Amino acid sequence: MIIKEAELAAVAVNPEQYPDTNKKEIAIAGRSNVGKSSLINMLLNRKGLARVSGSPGKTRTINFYDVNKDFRIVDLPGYGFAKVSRSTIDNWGKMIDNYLSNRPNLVKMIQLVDVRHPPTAQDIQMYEWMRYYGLDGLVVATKADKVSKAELARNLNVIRMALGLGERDKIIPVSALKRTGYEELLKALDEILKEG
Ligand SMILES: Nc1nc2c(ncn2[C@@H]2O[C@H](COP(=O)(O)OP(=O)(O)OP(=O)(O)O)[C@@H](O)[C@H]2O)c(=O)[nH]1
Ligand SMILES: [Mg+2]
Repeated sequence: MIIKEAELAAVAVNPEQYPDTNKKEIAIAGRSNVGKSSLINMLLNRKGLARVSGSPGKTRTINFYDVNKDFRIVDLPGYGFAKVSRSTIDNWGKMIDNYLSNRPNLVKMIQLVDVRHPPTAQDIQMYEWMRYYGLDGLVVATKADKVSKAELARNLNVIRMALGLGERDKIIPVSALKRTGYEELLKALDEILKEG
């Protein structure tokens, strides 16, 4: 697959704001600040398309990106931010639950975890959620440029174990900064779209 075109299709809080269901969707989940928006920009080859920021919790909406007028990448709001109120966390849960349970064209999710750290309790919970909906099987380890080769191998194993990944599940190390892991990720998306 070659990504030729990408554009923001919708920004949503409520299901009424979702775009129509005529395109397959692949959603990206992960802790706030893990690098979801950066990954989307790398993947779609558009520097400022998804907003990246230094302040965690920036993406508070569900952002839908149309790719090649053919499928969608969906940027979910991050979890695990420390400085927000209880009601913000409840809203987050409702938003995610609404989306996951009401989206027939959602074919897969990508769980992002920071390669430097073991998955958090919330990462594990999110992945369980995906498993429940049958959308698990692809994990991306972000910020791969921040660890040595030896650490990378070791940490990928820790992540595999913590999330309970099976032999057929994929974990792809990626660096949005160095643009590594791009080809492998595209290939994984290709396979998902073919089978999904
Ligand atoms: N070194 C390095 N930094 C990265 C990488 N990816 C993202 N970052 C940095 O991590 C920070 C958070 O990145 P975002 O892409 O905004 O993270 P996010 O998951 O979208 O965050 P929220 O929208 O708050 O949920 C930014 O300062 C990025 O520049 C990477 O591959 N390598
Ligand atoms: Mg973001």
